[in-house]
Amino acid sequence: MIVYVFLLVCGTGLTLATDCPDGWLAFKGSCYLFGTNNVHFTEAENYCRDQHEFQSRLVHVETSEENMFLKGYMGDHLKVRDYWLGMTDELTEGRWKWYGGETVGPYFDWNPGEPQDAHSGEDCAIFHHKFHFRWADTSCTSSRSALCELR
Ligand SMILES: [Ca+2]
Ligand SMILES: [Ca+2]
Repeated sequence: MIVYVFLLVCGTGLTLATDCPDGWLAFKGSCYLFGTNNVHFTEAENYCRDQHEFQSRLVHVETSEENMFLKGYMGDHLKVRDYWLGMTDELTEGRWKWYGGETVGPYFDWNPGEPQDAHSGEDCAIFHHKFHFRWADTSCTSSRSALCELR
């Protein structure tokens, strides 16, 4: 009986861990929320941090599976917006880091020719709808949509 109750509790915990709040998409242990306003990079990061008791961040894409899932969803449902990734090379040009965190990699999905740090500098990264949502660097003060991840 004790073993049975223990298993029941553990089973419930596992179920909750893969559930997502209303309006969020679930994939492999993470939950994703697509913002509907175009804002600067830091505004998007702050928007994500304000979600779900301050536990979410702009998305960290670490595997091709995660990237393909998100690009597939954007291509099917969100064709005309660009979405921020939670990484920047503002500290050292060409060295991409998660915002406030460690170095990104080895997985990237830059569109050919990106990142090129064009114009007066491009230190933030987006899923670019014109590149079928492959990644591009862009100005951190351009206006794009947030893509938040909770894990
Ligand atoms: Ca740059
Ligand atoms: Ca660029």
